[in-house]
Order: sequence, then C-alpha cells, then structure tokens
Amino acid sequence: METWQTHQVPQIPGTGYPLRLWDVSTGQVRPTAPGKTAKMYVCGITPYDATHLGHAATYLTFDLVYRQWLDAGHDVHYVQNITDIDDPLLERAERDQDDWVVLGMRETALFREDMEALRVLPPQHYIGAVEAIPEIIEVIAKLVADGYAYRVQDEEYPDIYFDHAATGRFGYESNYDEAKMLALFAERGGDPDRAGKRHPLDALLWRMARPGEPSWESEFGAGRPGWHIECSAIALNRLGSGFDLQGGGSDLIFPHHEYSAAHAEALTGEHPFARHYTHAGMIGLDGEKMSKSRGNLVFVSRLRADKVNPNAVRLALLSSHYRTDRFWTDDLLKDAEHRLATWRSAVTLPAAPEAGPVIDRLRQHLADDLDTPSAIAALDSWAQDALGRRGTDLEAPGQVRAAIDALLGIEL
Ligand code: 5CA
Ligand code: ZN
Repeated sequence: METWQTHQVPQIPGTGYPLRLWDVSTGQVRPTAPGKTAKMYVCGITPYDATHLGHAATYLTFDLVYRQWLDAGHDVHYVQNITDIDDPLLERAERDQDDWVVLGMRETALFREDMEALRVLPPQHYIGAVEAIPEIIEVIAKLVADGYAYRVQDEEYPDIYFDHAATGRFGYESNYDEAKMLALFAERGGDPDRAGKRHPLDALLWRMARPGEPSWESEFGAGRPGWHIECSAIALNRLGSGFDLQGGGSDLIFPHHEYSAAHAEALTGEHPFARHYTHAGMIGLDGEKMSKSRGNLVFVSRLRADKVNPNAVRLALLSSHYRTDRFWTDDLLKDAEHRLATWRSAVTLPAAPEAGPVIDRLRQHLADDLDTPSAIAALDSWAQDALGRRGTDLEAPGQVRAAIDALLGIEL
C-alpha cells in the first residue's frame, strides 16, 4: 500500500547512545543491538474508525525509537501492516450499511494524513492484509504440512487452527499463566469455546467462507485469514526472523504478539521471532480507557480540524513515559501548547547557553527506555536559562531547535 510522506530529519553534531528499551519477554530494560540496519515491525491499524489519540501515542512511541536509531547511526527498515480484513471491520461495515473495502480505504487514507500531520516517519513497507493474502496462504500451508496446524472437527466449516504448543515455548513473550491467557484470548478476538478444537488456546489461521462474507480461494478452500498469522507472514517475509523490535500497544502483548511469535517460530524453527517486544501504555479519557465501544474517542483528525497544532498533540502525548497508562485531558494539551511557545521563544533568541550539554542530556534520557519526561525537563531548564539571557552562544538556538526536531520530532 501507499505509505505517507516523510520529512527531512535534521543532522545534529555527534552521535546518539545505544538505545535501551523495555522488553516484555525478559521483563527488563535491555540494550537493543541492531546491525547497520535496525529492523522494526509495528502492528498497524484495523481501519474501521478514525485514528484516536491512543493509536497516535503508540505510533509516536515507535517514531521515537526510529529517531534514536537514526541518531545512533543506523538505517531503519520499518514495516507496518493494515488489518484491512477482520471481524471488527466487517461488523462496522454491516452496522453502517457501508462497503467494507470502501470503509477500510477511507480510514486508512485518514490515518496516513494523521501520521503525516504528527510528523511520524513512515514505514518503508506498508502492507495490507488483503494484498498479503497469497503469502499468508503460503505460510498456513507450510504450518499444515509440518503438522503444526489442523482442521477443526466441524463438517460445515472445517476451519484451520494452530496448535499453540507447536514450538514448546508458548507463553514466553507475555509470561502470562494459562488462566490469564484464556481470559484475554476470549476478550480479544479469540474463541476458547469453539467446538472441535484440540485445545481452547489454539488460534484460528484460516476461516472457511461463511455466506455473505468476503473470501479468497486457496488450497484449503475459499476463506479468509486469522489475525495473528497476518503479522507473522508480513514481518517474516520482509524482515526475516530475529528482527530487532516488535511493537504495538499493551493490549497486543496477549494474544496477538504471543501468537504472531509462535506462528513464525513454528514456521522457521528459529527463536526468537523478535529480539524485543515493546509496548506502549493505553491512553484513556476522563478516567476511562479510550475505546470504540465506550464511544469516548478523541480523534487526531478532529483536533486537526479544530486547528490544534499537531506538534502540541505530539508533545502532550510524549510528556509522560510511553509505558504508563494515562489519560488525555484538555489541560495536558494546554500545558503542551504553553511549553511549545516557551521553547519556540528560546530557540528564536539571538544567543543562548551552549547546545552541547543539553543535546547530550536529551540523547541520554531518550536512549534510556525513551525517558521523555526527563528529556523534556532538560529542555525546559535550558529554555529558562536562555530566556533569562544567561547565554552567549550564537549557534545554540538553532542547534537545540534541530535536536528537538531530530530526536523528538517536534518542529518549533
Ligand atoms: N490491526 C491490529 C494490530 S495487527 C490492531 O490492534 N489495530 S487497532 O486499530 O486496534 O490498534 C492499532 C494500534 O493502536 C495497536 O498497536 C494498539 O495496541 C494501539 N492502541 C489501540 N488503542 C489504544 C489506546 N487506547 N492507547 C494506546 N494504544 C492503543
Ligand atoms: Zn499485528
């Protein structure tokens, strides 16, 4: 699929520090250790509704990862999917008497505009599930041939399921116990009670066509793919196994990333699928989780239409640490607008305190598991000094402005 427009990332003097990030599978902050090219896969949207601030916060998190790797001298190979065929999309299209293809295309187009406005660096490969169906069929066929997948005992709809125990490592990503897995599986798109499965935790790979549902021809019969195999296939075919980072919001820790990894590892016989599994916290509104079912979404496009500066939205979402669940409030946005104005005044002064030390602090904080609150505090303190006329360096304002752009993605 077409991706969105990129923008030039300014060059700043020196080199960033190796990035350390939280990894859920080992339960610690560990160094990422990319080769010349850092490889990242971040799960994309299911395009049945507009981009809300929760989505935005997640993509901004991984945008910061991208920027710190660039600053540390790496190229970045970034892949993202679009779940443009799945139950939620079909249900919404049915509810609104919409065409699921048109709905998906419309919301994907809006997402691209939102990402561009928020200055999120685009992936090099932006791949829809629908366009990836031939490659998804190929990997399912291999899982069946290798004995890791089976047909459910159901004469009418003999769907294909994945034996979750195929790799012998199931659970290593989330580290959840079986009771928690069963509960989350049921809550997030799984079907523990489906009759005819060998185990409640086995996950759908291929759903045989039901009347009125879209389907694609395959050697198993017409149908459509399950959710997790989509990301395994798209990531493996572009990044190979052992890529540097699998990312998404914390609601993807289980089941999605556990199964994507298990499918891929059963396919390749290699472990791990990703070297880091990193997740952004959930954004809520007024004390409640932001979700489509609660109807309390704040859309990026709504804020854009209200002429809110996207840099303020970015700064507001980055003002807390990416891993904390947090709430969006009007005050958060007001504070960010105020801070943006202060920073802008500081970087347009004729002279300011030297840039070197504050850029170094910025780099150190961001390399430390994307510690944006400390990075922002360091910039606040430099800006206060600058505005108190405590600096004489003529280059500093421009250099700090470039660093804020390169490392935080904020244009002043
Ligand atoms: N298409 C799948 C991934 S393959 C999917 O989860 N789509 S989504 O549209 O539901 O979510 C897109 C991304 O936004 C996911 O990484 C998800 O974890 C994240 N996300 C969804 N809601 C929130 C929220 N309230 N706060 C933070 N991130 C969120
Ligand atoms: Zn995914």
